[in-house]
Amino acid sequence: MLSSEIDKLAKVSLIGYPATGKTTLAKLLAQDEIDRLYFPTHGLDLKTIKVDNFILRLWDLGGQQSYLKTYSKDYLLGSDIIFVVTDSTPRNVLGSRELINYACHFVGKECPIIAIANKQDLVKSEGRMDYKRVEDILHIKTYGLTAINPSERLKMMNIVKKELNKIAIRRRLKE
Ligand SMILES: Nc1nc2c(ncn2[C@@H]2O[C@H](COP(=O)(O)OP(=O)(O)O)[C@@H](O)[C@H]2O)c(=O)[nH]1
Ligand SMILES: [Mg+2]
Repeated sequence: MLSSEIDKLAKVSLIGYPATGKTTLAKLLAQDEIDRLYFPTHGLDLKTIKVDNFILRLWDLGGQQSYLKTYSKDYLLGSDIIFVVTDSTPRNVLGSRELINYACHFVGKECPIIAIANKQDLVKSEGRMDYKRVEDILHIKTYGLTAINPSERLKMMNIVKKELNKIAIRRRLKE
């Protein structure tokens, strides 16, 4: 592979507890059909999509504890962006703090760790928090999302593009 091609690759890792919406988010970005049935991801699911000048590799790791413990180091190494996906419920968000602390050890300062407060369509009375509240708890940049809603694709894509721009500047792809 030419070095110029390598410069255009970006590794995006999705982490989060099971059923928070990681696979749905990956499908949203890849414009795959989104079904509401839940099929737990086994092992690793890798999607490749083109965004601007970049070839994005989306790493969607099965959320099962056994996979997390065994593979997360290899999985996270070399990430250019990490998204921590939560279902926006208090228990899940609090648990995600641990994942963030863990992930920090495997990536450099230049790799942003961004939270996605997913399932914003759920009613607040069932414990769903808005993204600001999630951000206050996690202390990292947080965006609200409803990943099952295809019309949120543009929003998610813009979040990704914003980060890719920073990567492009860092890699001096821009004149
Ligand atoms: N209500 C709602 N359900 C969602 C949303 N995103 C994902 N889900 C559902 O949550 C379940 C788990 O999603 P999935 O993407 O497989 O989670 P993963 O285990 O993190 O990969 C599925 O039934 C999805 O349809 C969302 O924004 N709102
Ligand atoms: Mg999954």
